[in-house]
Amino acid sequence: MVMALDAIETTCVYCGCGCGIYLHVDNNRVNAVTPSLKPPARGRLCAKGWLLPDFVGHPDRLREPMMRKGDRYVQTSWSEALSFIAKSLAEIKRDSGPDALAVLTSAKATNEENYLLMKLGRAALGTNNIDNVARLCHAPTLFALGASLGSGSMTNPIESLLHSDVIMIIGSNTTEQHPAVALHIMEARRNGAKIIVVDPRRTQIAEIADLHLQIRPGTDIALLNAILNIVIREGMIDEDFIRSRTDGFDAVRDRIAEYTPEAAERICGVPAERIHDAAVMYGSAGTAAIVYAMGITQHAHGTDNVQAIANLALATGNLGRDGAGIYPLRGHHNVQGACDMGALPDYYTGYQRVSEFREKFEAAWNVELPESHGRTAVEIMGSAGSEIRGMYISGENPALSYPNGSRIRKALESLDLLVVADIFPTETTRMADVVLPIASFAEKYGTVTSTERKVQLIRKAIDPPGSALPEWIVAAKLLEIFGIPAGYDSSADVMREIAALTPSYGGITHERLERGGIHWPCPTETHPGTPVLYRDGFPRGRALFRHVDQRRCEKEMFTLIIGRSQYHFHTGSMTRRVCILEREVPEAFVDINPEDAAALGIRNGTGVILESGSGTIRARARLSDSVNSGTLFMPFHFRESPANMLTGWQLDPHSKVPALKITSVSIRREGA
Ligand SMILES: Nc1nc2c(c(=O)[nH]1)N[C@H]1C(S)=C(S)[C@@H](COP(=O)(O)OP(=O)(O)OC[C@H]3O[C@@H](n4cnc5c(=O)[nH]c(N)nc54)[C@H](O)[C@@H]3O)O[C@H]1N2
Ligand SMILES: Nc1nc2c(c(=O)[nH]1)N[C@H]1C(S)=C(S)[C@@H](COP(=O)(O)OP(=O)(O)OC[C@H]3O[C@@H](n4cnc5c(=O)[nH]c(N)nc54)[C@H](O)[C@@H]3O)O[C@H]1N2
Ligand code: SF4
Ligand SMILES: [Mo]
Repeated sequence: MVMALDAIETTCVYCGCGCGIYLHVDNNRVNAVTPSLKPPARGRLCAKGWLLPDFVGHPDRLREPMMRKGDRYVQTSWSEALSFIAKSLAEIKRDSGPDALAVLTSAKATNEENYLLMKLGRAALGTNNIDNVARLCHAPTLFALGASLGSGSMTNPIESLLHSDVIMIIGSNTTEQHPAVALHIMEARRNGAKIIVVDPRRTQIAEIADLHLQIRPGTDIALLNAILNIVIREGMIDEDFIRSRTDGFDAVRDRIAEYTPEAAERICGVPAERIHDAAVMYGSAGTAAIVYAMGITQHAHGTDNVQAIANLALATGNLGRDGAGIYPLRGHHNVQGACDMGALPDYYTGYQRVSEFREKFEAAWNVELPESHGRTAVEIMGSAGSEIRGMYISGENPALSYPNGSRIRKALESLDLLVVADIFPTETTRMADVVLPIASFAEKYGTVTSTERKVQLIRKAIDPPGSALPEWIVAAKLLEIFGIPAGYDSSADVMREIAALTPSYGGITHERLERGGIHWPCPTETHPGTPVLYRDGFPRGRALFRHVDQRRCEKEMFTLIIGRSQYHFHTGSMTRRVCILEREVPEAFVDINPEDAAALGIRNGTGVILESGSGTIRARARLSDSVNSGTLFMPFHFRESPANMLTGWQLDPHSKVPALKITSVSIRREGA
């Protein structure tokens, strides 16, 4: 007998593309997924999306709260777990002050969950030590585009790429990491758009590009400055735009002259003629887009890299129009929302600065709020065990995802209290004093905000396993224990509070979202939302140029790039439980150029040892000419070969992003 399945419309939980999906449900199980026909999915999904049911219904899901007793975990009730957490947090606060506590919220949680966890940290615990994984990701974007344009988010919607004549993709492995965006780029290309890719690796998108500039890792500023220099010298700038809408251009023009294509070639290894070709292609386009991701941001000079991109877009007037924009591709499905909800040490919701808006939030929440300077995620970890004594971590796996894994593990072990809320056991829950089981995206209502600033609903399709709860309920219960009224009947109530306090979300309600997603800023209930930013000007009046210089690159033995594969998501807590994805890429690999491999006696499949100043790991070599001699690539999905054991503690001085993207290492054959 054929059974009709219920189809529940919701949003994919993996990447920031924010594809709409239907979960097909029978007997409280998700049996299948199909794509929405609306943008950006438009009837298509990537492999992870199609295979979502496998992790949702996985037997490893956390079902009950657990507390550490000696060296084992025992099951406990929610009321016992939450009163223990509240009592321990209050004790630390009393003995060591509120800034001995920290909350890391989750880019996998909903907006409502992020908002209440942020409120818990500030209103109940009394600290601004609040951050989220965007610190390891797009913090430089927030800082640089915030200062230059007025907002650190994607300027145009994904579909706007279909209007671009030229698309420059820098440090983004788009087909593997943002498949829905890549499909739009490919469609634009079929319609005649030209594609430029800047990446040290020959990725899939590089293979279909009109121009692939295979630069030395870490040298983007030299390249982007040389492109801007040519654009200026050869008269391809938009003088009207510069005059009427920007400040600071003259200083940039004067200082950039030294970045000749020849000088840039010596630094970044791209032949001067190809740099010239790229400059002419980008500079002469009617509408041009720049798409970038972690190859740009995760460097000690990540903020300067982003500014170099902004300088180029501003000089050519490529902002504020369909097809012309800057696309910092957000990674997690709700990392944009986590930031929008004020899960950042220096901002409340909607990027309202703590230094300016404290009184507004004190009045709304009826409580005194901290003025003190909050620490960023990696700084929080750096002071764990000394100044920081208690931490609540929601849906992150820092034991594998943060820099310098051995230092992170020591930091987590040295806390007096570690609470971790997740849907699966992870390397980080294993270090917790209390583990809280959370309802997955398929088991709760709420909203998430995709990379294109589109706020969308996630809808409950099935009941959570065991006594797992949506985290907004957990946070609300903790707020109540701390004496902060939190009588929310539903996550829609939480969104009403968010909208009332946040101008850019002012017109967003669950009821409206039932009819489809809305791009913020959306200030009122009758406002249609804002797909394209800066059509009529910049929020700070005029956009700002700022000259940035290429810092000297150290000579290294090998430059290891740490990134991702298309079949796994980060630390693998979800994708490594999906057997088809695990079959595709079951273990860590290190891509090495065949010439380097031959010189070191390494063959395809040889076990190799990688060593850096921070640690040593083992993995298997994969011979590939997608990387040039001197460059290696590996993903950080595998606990058996934890790549972040190799990364160091260096931070970008502006945004505090750790330099996760490239690390100098030595490589040798195992046993050699
Ligand atoms: N399947 C899958 N999809 C994902 C994720 C996942 O884990 N798995 N994670 C999501 C998240 S949170 C994020 S942030 C995104 C990340 O998406 P991406 O940023 O696209 O992914 P990465 O693999 O980190 O690396 C980006 C590219 O930068 C290049 N690169 C390295 N160094 C440099 C450099 O110095 N300059 C330039 N120009 N390029 C460089 C690398 O070769 C790589 O191709 O993906 C999201 N989507
Ligand atoms: N060397 C190197 N390191 C990197 C990077 C790199 O490119 N190179 N990339 C960095 C980047 S960009 C990122 S974003 C980080 C990612 O780092 P993390 O965010 O720490 O990695 P994930 O494995 O995605 O962890 C998310 C966790 O959330 C859980 N989860 C899923 N749904 C829910 C939910 O509804 N509620 C709760 N509470 N939990 C849930 C998952 O089970 C998982 O354990 O890694 C960073 N680390
Ligand atoms: S492209 Fe991203 S949002 Fe779309 S199905 Fe794949 S992982 Fe999900
Ligand atoms: Mo990310």
